[in-house]
Amino acid sequence: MKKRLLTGLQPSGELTIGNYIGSIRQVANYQDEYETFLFVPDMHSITVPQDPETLHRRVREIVGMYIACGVSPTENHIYIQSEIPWHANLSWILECHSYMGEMSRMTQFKAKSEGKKEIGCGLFTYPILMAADILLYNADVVPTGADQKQHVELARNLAQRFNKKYGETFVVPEPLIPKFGAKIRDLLDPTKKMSKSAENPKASIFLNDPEKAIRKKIMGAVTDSGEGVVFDEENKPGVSNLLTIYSCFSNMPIADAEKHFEGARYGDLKKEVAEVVVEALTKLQDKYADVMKSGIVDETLDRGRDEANAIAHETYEKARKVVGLGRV
Ligand code: ATP
Ligand code: LTN
Repeated sequence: MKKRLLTGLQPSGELTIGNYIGSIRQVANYQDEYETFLFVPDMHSITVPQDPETLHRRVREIVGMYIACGVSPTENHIYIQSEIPWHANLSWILECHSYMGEMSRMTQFKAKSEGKKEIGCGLFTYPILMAADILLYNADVVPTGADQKQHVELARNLAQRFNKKYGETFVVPEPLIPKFGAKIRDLLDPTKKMSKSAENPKASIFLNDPEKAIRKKIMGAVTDSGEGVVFDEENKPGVSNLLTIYSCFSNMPIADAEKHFEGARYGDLKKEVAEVVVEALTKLQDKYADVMKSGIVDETLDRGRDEANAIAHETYEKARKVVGLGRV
């Protein structure tokens, strides 16, 4: 039997090339090796204020984009978190087995609540909901960015704690570090990662950006002092980021890309980077438009909901019974 892989991509902003390289394309690479669970964690997104209409729209867009990027809508379980009631139910049981101390150490919570007067409780308990997302499906591996590793660690701890107290109930998940890990950085501040919720839209390339905007943003990317197109993240973070983007979109190893740009000026580098990104994203956008027109998103989500619901319900029932809730 194939091992199970599970991951979620929050509908917290328009998708960027960082999400594409770091997450969506990875899933497309893994789907043959693993039984894959891919879901939209919309319940996580409301830990911070959201516009309801935008949230509805983004949920479907993310699924459409996954399919356009080559994630098979029939071979994988693709679903929306909020359509499966067992996430919130299991989350409550797990909450009652979590400690204030361990939750207070979560760095993302500390970062997101810093300086805020009113801090939503959901922001604090979010990692427990994430543990429920993972444990409900007995996931073996969870691909994550570095920022989510601590949350997967909590899911492991909760699974172990629960199994010890009540007997084997959950599979203990492992974080999975991407095989071809590349971090795409902010175009205007390459010390930060490119992010879908960045304040300045010029800092990120969105998967749905028109050609003109893509070229403009890349030509306006911050480069470094001096000359020479070399990969040196410490001294030339801007140039290194552009080289990374080039390498990812042209499928050329960084070292070969460096050779390719030997003697080139920063302007030449930017033009070529823009070229490969425009080519890839234009194709992607055409596919995406077809997907969104086809009705496949809702078909996929209906099927995914039914499959996921059956699996999650079974796990939830086990957990519910061993802790003594309801009837045997
Ligand atoms: P937000 O701004 O809402 O925090 P984000 O764009 O930073 O969103 P996440 O939703 O935290 O992205 O991450 C979703 C997935 O995309 C994760 O697997 C993460 O590793 C990947 N990812 C996000 N940004 C990048 C990036 N700049 N480079 C590589 N991978 C990325
Ligand atoms: N917290 C994650 C999204 C997420 C997730 C999950 C990822 C929610 N539940 C379960 C993997 C497994 C994020 O913000 N990137």
